[in-house]
Amino acid sequence: MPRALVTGITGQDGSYLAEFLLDKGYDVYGLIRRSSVVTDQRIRHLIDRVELIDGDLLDQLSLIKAMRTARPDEVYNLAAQSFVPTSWGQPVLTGEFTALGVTKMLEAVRVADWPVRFYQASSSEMFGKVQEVPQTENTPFYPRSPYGVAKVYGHWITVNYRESYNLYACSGILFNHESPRRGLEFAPRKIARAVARIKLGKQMEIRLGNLDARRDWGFAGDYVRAMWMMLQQDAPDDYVIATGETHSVAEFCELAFRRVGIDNWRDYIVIDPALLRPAEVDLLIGDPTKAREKLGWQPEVSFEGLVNLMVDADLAMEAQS
Ligand code: NAP
Ligand code: F7E
Repeated sequence: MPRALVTGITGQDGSYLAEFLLDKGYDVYGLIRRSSVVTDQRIRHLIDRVELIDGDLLDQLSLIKAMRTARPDEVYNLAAQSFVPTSWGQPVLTGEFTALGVTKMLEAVRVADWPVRFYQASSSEMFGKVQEVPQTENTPFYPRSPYGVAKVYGHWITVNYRESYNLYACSGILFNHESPRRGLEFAPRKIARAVARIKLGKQMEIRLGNLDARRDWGFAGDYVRAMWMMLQQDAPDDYVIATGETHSVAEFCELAFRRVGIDNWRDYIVIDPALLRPAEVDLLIGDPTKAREKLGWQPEVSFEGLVNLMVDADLAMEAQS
């Protein structure tokens, strides 16, 4: 049985990746940090099938111990402070988790005395103020938030460990991916949930920031498949994972409201200046040609399919609560 260690297993991607790896026959170990509240909601249905190991990206020794316990063939480093606005409020913490945390995990992999393949969760936020449209693996980075800056560090330290120590280390440059398991603070989930609540008469309006920002949005279930594919190649490399389409936040709102039969969607939106960012990423659109040609990866869920599945899931959930 192949063995995998997943950091960030309690997050959106960690939960989909754990399901995917279990289906492939892996023994799955997940790093989980101590908390006074329960954080395993997204993996509760898997709890008898995964092994959870206490550890924190801030604590080097805990990562080395996690490696010794799991003895993984593959490490997926998904843990991070991942919410962009928080990175302005807590830039140092974001740097410690999202940037230096990668080095700590790479060090734990480097000192292992068995072969390990490493995946780093890099981000389209590294492109920020985009220098090229669409963005490829060769597009220069210009991050626009402390989060984006930290991810650039995580990307380059991964490349550096590959080149310095001959590690099998890949950086997946993933564009925004969403699901019903997405955190409530991210725009697509915030919109899907609010639309469901408005339809059910539980909420009157949605407060949003910049409706003109454009993102290349895909489905998280499709994207974790790409992570695994990257670690199954003969040689390690970096890949853009995206749909190749871009849509505005306004378009997301329009489709979400349409799903519940509401056409006058703008009447429900309140623009809140407090939700505007100090520096915005206006446009992201990825070119996934390399992933398609080399990995054979393609997304299966369309933009409209994604909006519909998220609204439907929140409608079902809100109708019960
Ligand atoms: P998420 O839902 O925010 O999950 C983050 C995970 O990291 C959680 O399990 C969290 O644990 C864990 N974590 C945070 N700080 C930690 C620490 N100090 N030690 C150990 N664990 C820690 O994020 P996601 O959407 O699944 O994204 C997964 C990764 O991909 C992240 O690195 C993110 O930056 C990156 N990424 C995401 C996207 C996207 O669109 N989703 C796109 C590109 C890149 P708790 O449950 O305890 O908080
Ligand atoms: O914002 C705009 C906001 O927070 C998307 C993370 O997973 O993807 C994610 O980062 C857009 C931005 O995601 C609201 O200004 C408008 O332009 O859903 P988001 P993000 O910042 O793109 C990347 C790839 C990651 O790596 C990150 O970890 O939507 N927007 N109004 C809003 N955004 C939020 N959150 N809330 C609003 O009310």
